[in-house]
Amino acid sequence: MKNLLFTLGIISPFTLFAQSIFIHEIDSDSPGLDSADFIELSSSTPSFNLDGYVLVLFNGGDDASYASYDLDGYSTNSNGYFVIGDTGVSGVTISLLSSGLQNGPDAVALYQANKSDFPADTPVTTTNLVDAVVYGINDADDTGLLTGLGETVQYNEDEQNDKDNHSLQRQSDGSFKVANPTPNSSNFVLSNRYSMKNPISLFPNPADNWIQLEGLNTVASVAIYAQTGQRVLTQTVDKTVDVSSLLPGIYLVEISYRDSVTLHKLIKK
Ligand SMILES: [Ca+2]
Ligand SMILES: [Ca+2]
Ligand SMILES: [Ca+2]
Ligand SMILES: [Ca+2]
Repeated sequence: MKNLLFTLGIISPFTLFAQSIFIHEIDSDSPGLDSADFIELSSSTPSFNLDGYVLVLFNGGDDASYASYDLDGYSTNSNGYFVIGDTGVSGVTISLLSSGLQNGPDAVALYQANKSDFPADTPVTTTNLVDAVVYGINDADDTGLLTGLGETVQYNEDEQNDKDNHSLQRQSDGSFKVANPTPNSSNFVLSNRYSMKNPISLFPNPADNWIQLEGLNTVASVAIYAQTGQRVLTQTVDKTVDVSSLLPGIYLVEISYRDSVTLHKLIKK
């Protein structure tokens, strides 16, 4: 079983990461007055230029747009993330308009197009569509959104009965699962468990000759993969990973710790 899970964790990231820019995480329902909602994009390369892209929010009520965000002039950060969300959410670059991020059944879609192509109440379309996610909170599937965006699955932010404290996070197989929100940082890998309270982080990143794993209480197994999918390094560590043998570039670091596996992007200088 361990091998199977491990294999799933290894092979699939590259199918997903093969897409240059995609919707990586959605938190549509946050505690209190929904003032910590966000959408996280992720790119397969750092500082990906977002010129020519527009993010469009669709309302399941009429299957038409209720907001759009022009991404011209922006790029993902050095870790490949870009966050559009409520002020105060970690890493927010564009603040959500007063229309916010509706709680579903609704959709978020990324197009290679202009904001002017999506005035309010533009019907869902797959023309120039790059990526789309249909989501809800225990809602029946919205077939108008799903068929209109070429999707087959509507994801439930309340899947584990904790919509306030969970977001929808893209997994290596392209699906979404729920866990504690990770705006502007790696998603949890949830193939083999539901959530982890104390996330592990890498430091420094970009790295020179070593990285430190923050958040460990005991040893962890670390495997590092090149973007080709080739495993280039494995170590069992209690804190520090020697990465001096890696060539400069982007890698995926898979950390197996207790009963969980997390996947992190690493930039080697
Ligand atoms: Ca909301
Ligand atoms: Ca939530
Ligand atoms: Ca609908
Ligand atoms: Ca994240």
